[in-house]
Amino acid sequence: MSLAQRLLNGDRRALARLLTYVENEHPDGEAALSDLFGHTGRAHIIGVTGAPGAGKSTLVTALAKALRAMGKTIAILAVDPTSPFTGGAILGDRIRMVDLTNDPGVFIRSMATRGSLGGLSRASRDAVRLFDAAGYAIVLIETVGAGQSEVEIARIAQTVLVVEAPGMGDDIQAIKAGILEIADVLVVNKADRPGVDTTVRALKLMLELGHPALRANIDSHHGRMVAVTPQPEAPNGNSAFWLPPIVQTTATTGGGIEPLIAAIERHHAYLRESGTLATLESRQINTELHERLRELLLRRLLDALPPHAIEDAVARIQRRETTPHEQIAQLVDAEQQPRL
Ligand SMILES: Nc1nc2c(ncn2[C@@H]2O[C@H](COP(=O)(O)OP(=O)(O)OP(=O)(O)O)[C@@H](O)[C@H]2O)c(=O)[nH]1
Ligand SMILES: [Mg+2]
Repeated sequence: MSLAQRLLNGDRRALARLLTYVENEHPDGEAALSDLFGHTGRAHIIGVTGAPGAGKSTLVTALAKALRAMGKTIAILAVDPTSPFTGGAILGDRIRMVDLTNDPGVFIRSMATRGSLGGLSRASRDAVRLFDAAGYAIVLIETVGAGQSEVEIARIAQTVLVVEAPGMGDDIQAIKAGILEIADVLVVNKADRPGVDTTVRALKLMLELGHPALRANIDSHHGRMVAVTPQPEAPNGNSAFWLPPIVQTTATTGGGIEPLIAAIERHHAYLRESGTLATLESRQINTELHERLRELLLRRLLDALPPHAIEDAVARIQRRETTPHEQIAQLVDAEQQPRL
C-alpha cells in the first residue's frame, strides 16, 4: 500500500515518513502530495507567532489540550523551534507536553529549515497539507516572530495569533507595526505577570491608530473614533470586517484559554460567513504559484548557464565594462540559446 493511502487510513508512521520526505524535498513526497491534494482544504490552520520566549509553545500546548477536551484532533508544527516541545523547556513544560504525546488525537512535529529560499514556506505548507489530508481538524503552527517567518505564516495560516507578553517592550515603537497586518487575534500571555495592563493598553492604542479595518470604520462613521472592543456588525448581522480582539492568557495554568478558543472560533466563523476564507485561499495559492515559479525558473536558468557565468558577469560589471541591466539580458539569452 502506498504511503499516501496509509496516511489516509490513519497510519501515523506513514504520516511521519511523508513529513520527512517533504522536509527533505524527496521526490516521493511530491508524488504523495499530488495523490493527497484532493483530501486537503478541511483543516482550520492556525498560526501562532510572537517574540522568543513569549510563551508560544506553552500556549499551543494549553490550546491543544483544551481543544482535545472538546473532541477535536490536533496537529502541531513547530517551525525552527528554539525551545522545542521535546527539549529545552523547563521540566514542568515537558510534563505538561507528555499528556499530549500519548494522545492518538494529537500529532506533534518540529521542523527545521535549511535557510533555503522559500524553504520554510514550502516545507511547512506541504506539512500542513499532509496533516490536513490525514484528517486533523486543527493544525497549529508555531514560528518565532522574527524577520520573514511571521510574514510567511500569514501565507499559510487562516487564523494568525500574535503572542505578546508584558515587559517585552510595551511602547508602540517596540511592538512591531507589521503585526497588525497579520494578527487576527492578539494574545497577551503571561497575564499573571505585572505590567499586563500596560501591554494591553499599548496594543489597544496601536489598533485604534493603525488598523486598516478600523480606519475604514472611522471613515464610515464620519470621522468619529469608534470603540475598539465590540466587534462591529453590519446591518445583516454579519461582521462587516474583522477587528483583532485582544485576549489575555496565562498559558502555564490554562487561564484565558477558553476565551481564546472562543475568539479563534469567532474568527473562523467570520472567515466562512463573509466569504473571506475563499478569498484568502485563492490569494495564498496565487502567492504559492508565484513563489514556486520564481524558484523553478531561477533554478532552470542557473542550471543552463555555463560555469562561472554569474561570477564573470559580476567581474565585468565591477570593471564597468557592462551594466547589470545588460548582463541580465545576456544571461537570459544564454539560457535560451540551447533550446532554440
Ligand atoms: N509566568 C508565566 N510564564 C509563562 C507563561 N507562559 C509561558 N511561560 C514561561 O515562559 C517561558 C517560555 O515559554 P515558551 O512556551 O517556551 O515560549 P516560546 O514563545 O515558545 O519560546 P520560543 O519558542 O523560544 O520563542 C517558559 O519558561 C514558560 O514556562 C505564563 O502565562 N505565565
Ligand atoms: Mg517555542
